[in-house]
Order: sequence, then structure tokens, then C-alpha cells
Amino acid sequence: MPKDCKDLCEEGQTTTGVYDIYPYRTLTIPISVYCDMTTMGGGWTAIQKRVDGSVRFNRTWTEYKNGFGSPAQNVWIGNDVIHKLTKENTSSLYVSITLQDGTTLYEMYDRFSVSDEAGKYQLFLAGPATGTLGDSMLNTGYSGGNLYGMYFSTPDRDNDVGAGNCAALKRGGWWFNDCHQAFLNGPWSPGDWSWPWYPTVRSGTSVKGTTMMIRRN
Ligand SMILES: [Ca+2]
Repeated sequence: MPKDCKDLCEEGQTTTGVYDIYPYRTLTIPISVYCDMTTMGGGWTAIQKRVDGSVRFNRTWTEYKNGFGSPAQNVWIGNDVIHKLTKENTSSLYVSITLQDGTTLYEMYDRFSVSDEAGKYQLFLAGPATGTLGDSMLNTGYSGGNLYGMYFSTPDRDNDVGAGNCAALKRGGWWFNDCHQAFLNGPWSPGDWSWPWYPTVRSGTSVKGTTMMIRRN
């Protein structure tokens, strides 16, 4: 019973695609996820993936809690599952953004975990951060953009640091501070998506795809 994509990778699966995993260690609750079996040795479980604008990410607390979309296309697998997958082991986080010309930029963080719903899905993230996107989640040069220790916010649940409601303003769920430098769940239209990954991917950039993947260390 594989609990994540790393288990499947270690069982010998080498094909990237959709698999059932059992993070709750019971056969009655399988979760369909996208497993990347090639990037940096494979075994990555996609917690977020976007390939087009057909699924909106401007969603409620409950929708982010339970997840939405479909794993091969556009998906948020759900904050409860992300917590479950990261609570027992430290994990790495691999973020990528593909631009319209096909270039894929990435950033990898050495440690990533998310607390439970009672803890408002608080984000723990640490480096070293390496990659071609640059670190726009932690050491951003703007204290209000550091996402370490931030609670998850949605338009209907303001847990951010700022006086306003970042999730409502930016139209998506995220670990907003006041508000962000990196935000992968914004409106797909480049004119509406504020700072996907500032300064490498700025507002107005036409993005072709994103992924957020985790792997147990
Ligand atoms: Ca606020």
C-alpha cells in the first residue's frame, strides 16, 4: 500500500503519471495523485499542478481543505492530505513554472511541511533553496513576502498578517503574509495574476504551467 509517490518509485515505478496512493494507510481512502518519476530521481507527489485556466483556484477554505481538480491536469490535492503527507517526515518541495516559450524554471526547498486544520495549515519551509526561479518564498528582500510560518488563507478565511484580506484581493488560497512575492494559485489570466514569482516571473507574464511537488527526505 504505497503512501506516496516515493513509495511507488522505490517499488520500481518509472512512469510519470497518475497513481493511487494511500496516505491514510487504509485501502478505503485512496487519493489519485500525479507522480513525477523522472525529475531529480523521481518519487515526487504533486500537491499542486496547473496546465491551463480551466479550473479556477479562487476557492473556499473547505475546497482547499478537501482538494479540487483532477491530478493529471489542474489540481490542489487538499490541505488535509498535504498535512498528512508531511507530518511524519521532513520533505523537500519542488516548485516549477513553465513559460509560454516552453522554458521551465524551478526552485527546490530542503524542508517543507504544513500543520493541520486546527493549526490553520501553517507553513514550515526552509532552505537551502536552489534552482533557476530564485527564492521568492523565504528570503525575498521584502519582509511581508516571507511565507515561513504563515497560516493558510482563502477568500472566506483571512489568516494573513496584513490589515486587509490578501486571498480575497489576490483571488486564491495561499500562505499569505502581507501579501506575497510568490503565489502559484492566482487567476490564470496574466493580467489578473499578481506576482506569480517575483521578480523572476512578474505580473503580466503568460504562464503555461506550474507544479508544486513534495518528496520525503
Ligand atoms: Ca488580514
